[in-house]
Amino acid sequence: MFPVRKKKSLMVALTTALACATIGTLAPPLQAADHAESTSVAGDPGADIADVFAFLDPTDNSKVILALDVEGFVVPSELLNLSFFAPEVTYRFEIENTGDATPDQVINISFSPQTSRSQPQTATIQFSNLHPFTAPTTVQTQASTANPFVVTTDPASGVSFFAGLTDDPFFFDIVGFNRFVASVLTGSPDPTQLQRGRDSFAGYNIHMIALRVPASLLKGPDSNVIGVNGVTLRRRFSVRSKFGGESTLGRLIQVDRMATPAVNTALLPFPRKNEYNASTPQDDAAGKFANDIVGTLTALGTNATNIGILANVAVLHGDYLRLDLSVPNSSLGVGSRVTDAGYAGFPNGRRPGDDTIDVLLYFITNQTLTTGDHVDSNDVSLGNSFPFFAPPQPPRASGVIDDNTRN
Ligand SMILES: [Ca+2]
Ligand SMILES: [Ca+2]
Ligand SMILES: [Ca+2]
Ligand SMILES: [Ca+2]
Repeated sequence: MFPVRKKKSLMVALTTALACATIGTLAPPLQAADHAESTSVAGDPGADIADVFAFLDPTDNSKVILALDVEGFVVPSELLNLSFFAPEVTYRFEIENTGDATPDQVINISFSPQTSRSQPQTATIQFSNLHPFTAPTTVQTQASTANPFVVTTDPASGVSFFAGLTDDPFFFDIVGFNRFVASVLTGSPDPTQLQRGRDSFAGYNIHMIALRVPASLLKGPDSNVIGVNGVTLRRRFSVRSKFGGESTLGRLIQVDRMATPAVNTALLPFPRKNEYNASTPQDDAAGKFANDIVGTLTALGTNATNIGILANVAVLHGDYLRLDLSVPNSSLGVGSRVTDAGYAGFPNGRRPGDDTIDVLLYFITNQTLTTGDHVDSNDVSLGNSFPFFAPPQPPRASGVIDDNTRN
């Protein structure tokens, strides 16, 4: 369940936020977890974070899996041409482990340029407090079976790394959700709009970066809870050459960020989405977006109790995916529901199989809608070992009619 901390200050802050909320603010349509949620990233897919995951390795709870993916909706027929990581982008995990909104360490990942469709890129993985190490990406193939995932383990730190194309693990009916939200906003909530049950992400691949990290490297001195924030950054200036290519210079500027799924896509009004992506968890905790989030939830009919629960996740201590390292985890979350006894998943971190949309719908509807969007799991099976995601979906054989897409 949602961790509830500092309940008194929470309610004071939310009472203030509620008082300031713009009643009647229209909820923006939800596009995805965080796929192309603002104009600044929709035109920059290489830096557009779609989802962030943080969970205890179900086979060894002393390890934490951190993952972020970018550039969604890669079609299997194009997986060779589209399968590389932008060498100008810095991919970053911010780790918060003292309970405030300020990150305490960062993990930076960057990639060498792609020089061939058949050769891997080289990733450089830099923890704040460790020596960097390098690792190859997994090269793609248009064969009927995907290449095996290449996992590299740094012997000095015990950190394992994977980067390459996987099936997009996010599952969600965009259309059904938005039609349901529209019915709520007209004053006649119609849950039957959620019975369409078509996974808008089925059949598509995505660029995944995943780490398997000893929990001891992430844990703070006084708390078992870590916060995880995914960030992408580019240099401030980009200079294009008339001979092709570009060079970059200047300091790093944040392009996208993502922690709790659907905060920016679902709860921020359109004019502030770019600003949200450029802001920080410290900005969140200072209340920069509190009125927008509370206003959207109020328009959706969410009551103060459940606004409090959701704001505790994304506002009071900044938008981080918070994972309690002391809560045992034995699964990837497939088929589990937030109402199950002993539920250990999102918003306690996020496992690939957690039905995040159903969890959000549950709280947005004041814990009354328990059937979600009728898309209950990914379209293909997740992996049994690190990185735990499914292989990229291959081009289909002649005669195969169903390519899994459900548009
Ligand atoms: Ca994004
Ligand atoms: Ca901190
Ligand atoms: Ca999928
Ligand atoms: Ca669902």
